[in-house]
Amino acid sequence: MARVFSGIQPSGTLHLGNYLGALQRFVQRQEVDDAYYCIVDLHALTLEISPEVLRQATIDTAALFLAAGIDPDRCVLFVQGHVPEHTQLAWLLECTASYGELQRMTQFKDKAQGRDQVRSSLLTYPVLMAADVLLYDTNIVPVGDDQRQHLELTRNLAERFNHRYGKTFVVPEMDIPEIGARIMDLQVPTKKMSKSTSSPQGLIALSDTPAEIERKFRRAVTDSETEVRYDPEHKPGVSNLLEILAAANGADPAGLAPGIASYGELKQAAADAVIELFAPVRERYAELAADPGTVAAALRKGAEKAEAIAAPTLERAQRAIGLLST
Ligand code: ATP
Ligand code: LTN
Repeated sequence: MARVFSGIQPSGTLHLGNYLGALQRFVQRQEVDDAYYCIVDLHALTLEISPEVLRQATIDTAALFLAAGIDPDRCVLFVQGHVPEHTQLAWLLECTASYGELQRMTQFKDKAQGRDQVRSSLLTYPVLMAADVLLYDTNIVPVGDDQRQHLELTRNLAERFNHRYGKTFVVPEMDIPEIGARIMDLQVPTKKMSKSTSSPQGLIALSDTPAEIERKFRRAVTDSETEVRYDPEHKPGVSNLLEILAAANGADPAGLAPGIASYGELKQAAADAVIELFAPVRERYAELAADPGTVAAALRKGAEKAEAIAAPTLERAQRAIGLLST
């Protein structure tokens, strides 16, 4: 059985990109793999976030995971901050990473741009992400396309550590889907749909009502032509709608295009597909939101199981690098 690990930040409401690029696949993988899913609250602190918002988003994200079909009896679901080994290993890895390689991360450059205050944790964040993955002897990391560079760094750090201090970590592979790995903002289809930067109109939240979903698709930005064609470079808006429809139905975006007569028809088809996809999630989420005790209990149990795996890996790394045991 492959060990799988992935994380999502509780930095806002989960959206269609998170669902198609990550969450939907987490649910599929828990059936066949030994899966660990982490709500990475420490990562959410890399940008300004109020304590109340962070607390609420952490609970909401956990409830949405459960509502989407993550089953704590089939995988380990936990909160990063509950397992102190993550920050402990991150320090050891920071001592093997270089300032230059962190500065080259494109997500750091994007997120730092235009801010006069940049938290130093925004720079070191990919090292904490590497610690997340390496603590669990992970074989496969299912993620969206935007995490490709971070996972390359994870692999490099693991190989460098193993080379310098002896075989300590499993070097993980990434699993990025062909379709749905980069869902774009409905209002700015050249930018990815994102919790922290998309406007409410550009993002379909997992908790949106069917009426909201329909309205957002109707107002989605397309182009001044009329031909429905899959061409992400020249027709980003239309191609994004095709990709959403394809990812929701398990189809191929280019193959769908000839069967759709107009932009109006495309928008309606995409809206219908997403409404159908999200309906059961919304229903279960409403039940769980009324029962925070169930969510908290699942997370507590998850943290215990996670720590049982993480602690021996940290210990191994500490000994390898030359720290004395107590
Ligand atoms: P933030 O804006 O706070 O960075 P985000 O919306 O990018 O948040 P993350 O929590 O960073 O979301 O990502 C969780 C998972 O969802 C990752 O695997 C990421 O690759 C994936 N993901 C994020 N945005 C998209 C998107 N637009 N399309 C497909 N996958 C996505
Ligand atoms: N960096 C990721 C979230 C994340 C993650 C991880 C993903 C943190 N740790 C470990 C996969 C594996 C993001 O911002 N999307």
